[in-house]
Amino acid sequence: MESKIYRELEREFQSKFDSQPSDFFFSPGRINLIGEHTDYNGGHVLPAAITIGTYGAAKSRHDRFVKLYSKNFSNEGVITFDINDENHLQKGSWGNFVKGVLQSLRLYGNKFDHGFELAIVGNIPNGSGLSSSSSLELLAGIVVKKLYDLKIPRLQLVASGQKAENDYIGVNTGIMDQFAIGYGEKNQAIYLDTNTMIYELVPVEMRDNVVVIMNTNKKRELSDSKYNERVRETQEAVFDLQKELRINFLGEIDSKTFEKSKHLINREVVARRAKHAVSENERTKIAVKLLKDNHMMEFGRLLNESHESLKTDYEVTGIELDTLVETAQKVPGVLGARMTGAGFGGCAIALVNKRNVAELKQIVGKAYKDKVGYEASFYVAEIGQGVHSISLNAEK
Ligand code: GAF
Repeated sequence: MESKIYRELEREFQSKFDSQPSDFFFSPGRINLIGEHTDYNGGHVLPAAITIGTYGAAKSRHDRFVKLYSKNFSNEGVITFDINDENHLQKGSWGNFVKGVLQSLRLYGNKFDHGFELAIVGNIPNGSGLSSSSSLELLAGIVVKKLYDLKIPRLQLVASGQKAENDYIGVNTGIMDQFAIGYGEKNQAIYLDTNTMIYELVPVEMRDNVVVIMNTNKKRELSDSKYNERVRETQEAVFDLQKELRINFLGEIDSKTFEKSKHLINREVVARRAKHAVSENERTKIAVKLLKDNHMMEFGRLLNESHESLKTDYEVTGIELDTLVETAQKVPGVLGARMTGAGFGGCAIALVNKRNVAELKQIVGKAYKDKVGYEASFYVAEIGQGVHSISLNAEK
């Protein structure tokens, strides 16, 4: 399967650039098991890289041009620019993610004196909440690292992706997605403390259960969504709490402290946003223990609680995600379900017994079509390796 994709990519590269790629790469998407909207609040997250993602073929050029082609955005044709040109491409162009990463790497002190060619193809549905954008950022990062033989640590590659997203694209995301894609390992989730950046790999052995990704097929663009508004609201909560608490992030306090101090928060809506960030961080810490001890029922219950909090206090779900999740939660064999990623559309996950996957798809698929009016899609998630280069001889 994979080798077929690389062969196709090689052909695409040859036809667009009239030359042979020197290197191949893969950058995954991610799911987040729990710990949602906690990463820009200095809290904990538990994401994992998945086996679908973005494939790339690349080669250095002798002149200063960068030439990009994506099979998924073939309407944009070959995008060409000078390697040191800092201007944005047209709004919405996928090439801006590559330009953003180049810009981050330049700001970290790297210098580029020649260009490159890159052809990509991806199988993450765009804008689906599985982080197709971070997948692309990390792909661009690893391509540049390899072609220019940059001696940059993995964390800097991850940070370059986040910086591109924040400063070049304009969405103030945390570091969860890029970290999951940069550090992912097969069958392991990543338990990351986004305040200290200390992380631990946690084996995902779900016994008889699998994680099913449920896609609303509702497209959304983070920069157009209320994501940045949530970032500002939680910052406002910290500002209010600082009247009495010596904190920089909501992730530094527990629910007990929050309950005692919430009167300091001026706006009711901001207090609810903060309540989610604090409680979700606590749920994530408990969830990791439960996962390690294989208490899957209790783990599933926390997924349900997480969704409820994201729906009621954080208000980032909407009818599409709520229909998927709330229907899934009632299907036999489902231990828990919740939205994953930023929300406002995109995907949800359900933890379900292998025997009940077909039933889940059937029941949730029907309820979704009836209520929302179009189809949802379902995929069984496989947890795979983070961004890496590919030795084609081994693949082909
Ligand atoms: C998006 C962001 F990119 C992440 O940083 C994270 O905040 C997530 O939404 C919500 O948990 O995926």
